[in-house]
Amino acid sequence: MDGGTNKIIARMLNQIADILSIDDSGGIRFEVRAYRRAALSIEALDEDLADIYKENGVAGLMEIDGVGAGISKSIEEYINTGKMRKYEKLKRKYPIDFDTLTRIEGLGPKRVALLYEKLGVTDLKTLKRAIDSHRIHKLPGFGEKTERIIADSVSHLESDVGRLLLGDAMPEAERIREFLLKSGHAVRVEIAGSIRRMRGTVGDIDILATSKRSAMVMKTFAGMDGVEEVVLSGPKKTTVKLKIGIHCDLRVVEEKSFGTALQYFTGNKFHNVKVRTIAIRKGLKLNEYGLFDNKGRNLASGKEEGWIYEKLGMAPMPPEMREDRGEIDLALSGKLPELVGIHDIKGDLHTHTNDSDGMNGIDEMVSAARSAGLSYIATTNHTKSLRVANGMDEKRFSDYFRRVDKLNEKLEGFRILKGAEIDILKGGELDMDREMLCSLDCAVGSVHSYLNMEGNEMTKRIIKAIESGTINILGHPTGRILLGREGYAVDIEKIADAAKSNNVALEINASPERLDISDSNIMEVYETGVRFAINSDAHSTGHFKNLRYGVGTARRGWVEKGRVLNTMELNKLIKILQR
Ligand code: DGT
Ligand code: CA
Ligand code: CA
Ligand code: ZN
Repeated sequence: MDGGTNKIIARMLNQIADILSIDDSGGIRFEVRAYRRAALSIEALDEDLADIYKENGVAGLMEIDGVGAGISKSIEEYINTGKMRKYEKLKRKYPIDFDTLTRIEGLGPKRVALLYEKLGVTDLKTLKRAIDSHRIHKLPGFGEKTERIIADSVSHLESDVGRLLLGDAMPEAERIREFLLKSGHAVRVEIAGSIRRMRGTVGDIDILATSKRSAMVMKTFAGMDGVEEVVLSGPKKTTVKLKIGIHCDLRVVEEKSFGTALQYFTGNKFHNVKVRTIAIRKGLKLNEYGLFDNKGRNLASGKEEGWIYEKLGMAPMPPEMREDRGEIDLALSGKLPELVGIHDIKGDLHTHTNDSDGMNGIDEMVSAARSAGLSYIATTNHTKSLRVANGMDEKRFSDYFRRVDKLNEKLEGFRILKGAEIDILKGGELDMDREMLCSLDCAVGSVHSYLNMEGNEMTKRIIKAIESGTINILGHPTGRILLGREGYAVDIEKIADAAKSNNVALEINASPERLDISDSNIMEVYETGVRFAINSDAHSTGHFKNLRYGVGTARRGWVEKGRVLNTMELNKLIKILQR
């Protein structure tokens, strides 16, 4: 499991790529790509780089996909000294928070560098100053519209300040949980809060434990890997600041209170208030310590969380639904839906290979998918217009599909569907020759260009692609990037209506920075009856593990199994994909 080093190094490599890409000479482009690929590969790695290096040295590092001699030397240097000279040197030239600034709409590394050189912008604060003084639009290549887009994007980003992607927080929370269990001082350890509810971004990590030696657990927790500083320490609660950038609360509770404490600290707050009101109506009092009757007896002593809901007249409530969006009334009337689960997912209908911008070959993607328990994938590389992603033209697709056919012949109990992620062009046309498009087993249509189009126009563009009758899935329908840009201002219900009538599924893209469409979008469109496809959009073998975040998002939107395309067995699916 990733102990934080991988994240830090991947971020450094990405920043090196950012800075190198400012200087656009042809020779550099190759180097930029090498750093990006290495960063992508390291982010998806299960093992900690420091462990790999400890066991097998530089040779071990070089076995990682996309990590060559130069980069592995730099990683070695960082592991041994805590510094990377190449990074330090480039950062001296551009002392800029690229990580944050390049997440702002309309800003790539080059524009960020120009803002630095002309206006001294280095971070969000100095960027805001430049916006307030209305100086940006005068820079070459900027203009009024760009300045406004930047300003909007900054205020959007600010509402997320201090939050982290679920995809970053979850593995860290799981690492901590396992560490505490292994320490032998804790009996039960569970992750609570927004992570347990699978919210796309989280403010902090909440962990709940029981122990006979509370002080020892707290000490172990405060001293573990990944802690930057101890913020607060007490016998019941310890808060630390983690190196990944957020706080983590550990609460140790008595064994007999564990069920009620887990219910309380899972939240969310508004859900809890409603549950407590129901308890009051029944003459009971619910808090984190128990469920008490009017004589002060704890009825929930030693009971699990599910028991509490049942006692109050509800079916046990999936954590993902606890957002006070009507779930309590539903539970009281016995109508909680049966949500799709990770084990229902039979295949993945949006994946990439190194034939376009992925890290791995199709054979490696197939083995990884099989290990993830899947029985089919659609291979969906980018089409020709998307040059930055090494998009493929029809000829390259034909050659590639011949290789896929050969591989399929050899496979038993697994099937590769021949597909593509076809760009939806500016006017709604699809970026592939119609004959080839119709011959695909699975066609994902996605928008990757002209993202700032006005909402009505974007809605029309997308509906035109849906009504072409040639695509099966609308990829990442709103284009949102968590902690980054908002989705396009489309009319998602209109899009869902069109999708339903044309037998097109809406994707729930499981990539942690997308989770697109969102849980609230899902709720908005659910009544149209449209189908969904929960896809990883894997760009490397490590990305299949992200499917769980897509499933979490679906569950937050109350999606039932029958609505999800890729819960189907292959034979049934193939019939539905025909067009
Ligand atoms: P986050 O951390 O912003 O992503 O969201 P949460 O939901 O994890 O919120 P957090 O960490 O402040 O608190 C964890 C849970 O503890 C929360 O979901 C419900 C419970 N909780 C915290 N403060 C209160 C409160 O004042 N009243 C009630 N009823 N519950 C609370
Ligand atoms: Ca929290
Ligand atoms: Ca908390
Ligand atoms: Zn894709």
